[in-house]
Amino acid sequence: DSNIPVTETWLRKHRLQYTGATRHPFILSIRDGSVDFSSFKRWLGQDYIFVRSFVPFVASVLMKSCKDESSDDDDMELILGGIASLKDEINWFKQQASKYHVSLTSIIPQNANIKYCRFLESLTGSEVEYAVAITALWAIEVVYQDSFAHCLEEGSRVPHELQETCERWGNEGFGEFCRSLRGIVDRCLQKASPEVISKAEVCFLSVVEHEVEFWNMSVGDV
Ligand code: HMH
Repeated sequence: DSNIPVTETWLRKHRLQYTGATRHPFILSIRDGSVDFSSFKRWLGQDYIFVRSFVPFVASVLMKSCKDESSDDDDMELILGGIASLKDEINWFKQQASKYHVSLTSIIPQNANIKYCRFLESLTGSEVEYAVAITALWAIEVVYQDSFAHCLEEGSRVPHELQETCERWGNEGFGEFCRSLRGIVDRCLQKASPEVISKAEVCFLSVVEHEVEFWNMSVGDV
């Protein structure tokens, strides 16, 4: 049915994979308060490295949005806003690292992280369609949004030290940002060829898989 947005069909079809990424044992342990702080610190250091590689990726999506004729000013401004928040996010990681005595200069990127960053880099080339790249951006953001928003729901027992982390990605403003990205993906794919739609779907699934591996790495379950 062409009235159902593409992202909706993916979320239905790949429900198990998506839930594996957004309800991972690491996230559930934050939610129920049983989280192991050494896992949290490992995640913090690795995610700092990830976010630094995420910046050039988002910049490449911004470039594609400026060049793509199906894109408009609103797309560009939304992505630009995303880049601006990454500046704040990098500072937040530095603050948290100093609070938890994690030395950001001596972090060794783990395999799952290296692979994820390589995947991001592979999407920066000009041969990768805007629709595919914006799909990746949405998927990357929505997994964090959905995961951490789950930690803020009724009945959760997040340790107070991690409340701020959950709010960083679980807050309503970030939720709205993700909904706007999703709207762009659905609009782009409505007009896309079957090949591009299928490339975007593969890309969505790859992101979900990389996110699961990233959480596994954080738990120390490599
Ligand atoms: C691994 N995925 C990972 N790190 C993040 N910070 C986000 C998604 C959201 O920006």
